[in-house]
Amino acid sequence: MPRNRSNGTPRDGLPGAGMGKEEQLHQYQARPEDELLTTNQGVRIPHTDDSLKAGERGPTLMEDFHFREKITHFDHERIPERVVHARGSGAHGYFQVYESLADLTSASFLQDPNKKTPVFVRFSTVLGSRGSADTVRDVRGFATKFYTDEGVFDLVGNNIPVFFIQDAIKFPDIIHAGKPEPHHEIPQAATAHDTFWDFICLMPESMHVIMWALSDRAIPRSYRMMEGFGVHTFRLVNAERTSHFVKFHWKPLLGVHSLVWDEAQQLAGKDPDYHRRDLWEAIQQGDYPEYEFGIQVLNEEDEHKFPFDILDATKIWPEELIPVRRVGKMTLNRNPENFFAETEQVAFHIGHLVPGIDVTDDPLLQGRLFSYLDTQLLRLGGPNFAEIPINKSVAPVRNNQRDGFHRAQIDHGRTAYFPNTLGLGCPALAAPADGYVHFPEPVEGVKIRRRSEKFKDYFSQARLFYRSLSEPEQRHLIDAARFELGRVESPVVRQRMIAMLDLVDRELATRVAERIGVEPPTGEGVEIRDAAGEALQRREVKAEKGRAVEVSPALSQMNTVKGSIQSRRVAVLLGQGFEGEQFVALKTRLEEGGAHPDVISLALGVVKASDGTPVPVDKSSQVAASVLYDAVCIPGGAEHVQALSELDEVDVFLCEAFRHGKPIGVVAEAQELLPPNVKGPGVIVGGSDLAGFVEQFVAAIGQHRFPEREGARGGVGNSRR
Ligand code: HDE
Repeated sequence: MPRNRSNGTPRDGLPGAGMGKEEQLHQYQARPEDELLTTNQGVRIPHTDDSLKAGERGPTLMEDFHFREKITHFDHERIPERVVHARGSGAHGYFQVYESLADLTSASFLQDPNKKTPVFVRFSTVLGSRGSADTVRDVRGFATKFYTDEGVFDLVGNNIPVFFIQDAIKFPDIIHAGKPEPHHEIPQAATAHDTFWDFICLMPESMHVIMWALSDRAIPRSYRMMEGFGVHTFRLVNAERTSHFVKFHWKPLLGVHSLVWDEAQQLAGKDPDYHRRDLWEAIQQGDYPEYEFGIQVLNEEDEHKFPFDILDATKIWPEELIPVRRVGKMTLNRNPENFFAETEQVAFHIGHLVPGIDVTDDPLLQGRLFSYLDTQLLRLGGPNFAEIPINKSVAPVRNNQRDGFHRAQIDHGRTAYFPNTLGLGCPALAAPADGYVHFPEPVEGVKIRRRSEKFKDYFSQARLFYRSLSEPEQRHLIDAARFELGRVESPVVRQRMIAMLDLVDRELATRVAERIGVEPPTGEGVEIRDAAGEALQRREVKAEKGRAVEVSPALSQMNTVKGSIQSRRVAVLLGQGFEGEQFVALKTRLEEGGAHPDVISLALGVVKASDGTPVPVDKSSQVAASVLYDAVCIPGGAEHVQALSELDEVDVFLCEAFRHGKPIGVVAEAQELLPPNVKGPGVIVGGSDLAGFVEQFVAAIGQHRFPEREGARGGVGNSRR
C-alpha cells in the first residue's frame, strides 16, 4: 500500500474504529504506517500545532522545514481559474453505442454496443468566477472527455446549439463585454449590464443565440435536465474514407426542464451550489444522469442545399429537416473523489480527436483549435498536463516529447528523436489505417478577411426559435429581455436593442420596449449594420419545403419528455399530529416513482403522527424553502394543520410554490392552509379518495410546472402583457 494515501481518518476495521473521538485522536502509535502525517519528503511529523520557536514566547525559527513547506504549499494552492467556464461541476461515467456506426465512422468507441467507454463530463456556466452562483442566466458548458482505446476524444459543447459570434477572432470581445465591467468589477456572472448589451446591439449575428439565452434554456432546473450540443459541424469519416457532415447532440432522458426566473434568483442566494449539489446528490442516491447521444447526418453533396451555411455556428439544422438519430447513451454514475484533482484540472480541447472524427472549416471551430491547447499551458503550468490522471489517455502514450514543468513520466533510453537506429526505430509510425489521418478536403482560395455571403442571414433562425416557443415560453423570454435591458443605463443601447429585436419580431420588440423606457419600434430611426457595414432590413425568409421550416416543435420545451417523477424533490410539511396513514401513502408512492420526499417541520428531530408514530424530520422550516423543491404536499390532521397555520414559513412556502407554477397537494384539513388565490391547475386537493389524490399529485409532478398559473395575483417577474 503506498504511503501518504490517507488523511488519517479512522475507518471501520482500522485502529481507532469503535473508540470515542478523544481516544481515537490519541491512537497515533497504533496506526498503520500509511495513516501517519508526513512531510512531502515522507518524513513523519509528530507535532503540527506549534511552529518551532526559540523559547515558548520566542520568535519562529527559519529551520522549521515542516512549517515552511506547509505554508509554502498553501501559498501556491491556487491555479488560474478558467478565463471562461470557471464555475463547473464534474462526474464520471461511461458511454455505449446502441449499434455499430461503422457505415459512418471508424472511431472504435462507436463500433461495438458491448464496449463501455469511460467518460468524464464537466458542466459549467460561462461568465461567472469559480465561486459564483449556479443558477444565473447563462449558457451552460457541457464538455465530455471520452477515454477511448484509440486515445482521448473531447466533445466540448454547450446546452445551447448556437453561438454568439461567427468567427473566433471576436471571442475576446464578446467575453470582455459580458464579464464584470473593468472599472468596478460589477456585476458578477450576469449579462444584465451595459457593456454586454452595448456589444450585442452592434452584433446582428448574435441575435439567434440571444433568443436562446433569454429563454428558459438559460436557467435549467438541473444539469441532468438539459440538452447538450457540439454546436459546430463536424465530420464522421469511415474506414473507406467517406466523410459525412454531422452535428452532435446529447438528449437527457429526464427531458429538458427549467427553473423560473424568480426562483433562479432566489436560489442564487439560498443555495448558490444548487446545480452542483443536485448533480452530486443525484449520483450519490443512484439517480444516474443519462443522456442519449444523437447525430444529425448530412451527405457531402447536400452541403449547399440549405439556406444557412453549415459552417456557420450561429445556425441550427432544424430537426424536422434533418432528424436526430439517437445512437448511444452516456450514464454518469460516479462522483469525483477530489474536486481540484479532477474537475478543476481536467483539460478539454476541441483538437483532442480520434480517427474517424474530424473537424470542418467553421471559422469559430478553427479558432478554438488554437485556444484550448494554449489556455492549458498557462492554467495547468506547462506542456505536461496530459499526464495529470484526469487527463491521461487510457491508450498508451509514446513519443519523443520530453521534459518541461512537472514531467511525471520517466522516459527511458538515449533517443528522443525520429528517425533513429539507436532506439531500434521506436516509437515507430502507425499504419495509416490505424492512425489519425486528416480528411483530405480540397482547399483553395485567396487570403481574405471576410465571411461567406450565406453567413449573413442573421434573423431567420432567431425568428424561427421565437415563433416555435409556446405562449408561456415567449412570455418568459420577453420578461427576461425586459429584465436584462431594464438594467442597462444607456438609453442609446436600449433603443438599438429594440431595433435589433424588431428585425426578429415586431411584437416581441414592442412588448419589450413598453417596459424599458424607449420608443416602440418603427423600423426607422436606428440603422442596424453588420460587420461588413451593410445596412440590414426587416425581411421574412419564406420557408421552402425540405430546405427550411416556419416552426420547429423540437425547439419548445413544452414538447419535452414528461410524466416521470424520477429524482424529483418533494417537500412534505408536517406539524405534530398529522394523519399518519395519509403521510405514509404519499411517501410510499413518491418513493416508488423515484422521487425524494423530505419531511419539513418546525424543528429538527422527530415529528409525531396523530397515533404517536414518530417520523424523522429532514429539514427545519428555517432551512428549507420552496425554491429547493419541485413540489410541496401537506397531509391532513387538525392539530398539525393548526400548528402549521401558526408558521409564517408555511404561508411563504405555499405562495412561492404557487407563483413558481409548482404542484401543490393538500389533504382534508390542510386545504385551510392554502392562501385565497392559491388554486387552479396543479393545485390538488384530496378528500376521502386518498389513492386517487396521490395519483393526481404524482401526475402533476410529472408535468414539472404549470405556467398557466403565472401572472395570477402574487406572480413575480411574470406578466401577462
Ligand atoms: Fe470555449 N473556451 N471557446 N466554447 N468552452 C474554454 O478553455 C474558446 C466556445 C466551452 O469544462 C477555454 O480550458 C474560444 C463554443 C466549454 O473545462 C478557452 C471560442 C463552445 C468550455 C475557450 C470558444 C465552447 C470552454 C477556457 C470561440 C460550445 C469549458 C478554459 C471560438 C461549442 C470546458 C479552457 C471545461 C472553455 C476558448 C467558443 C464551449 C479559453 C476562443 C462555441 C464547455 O480555451
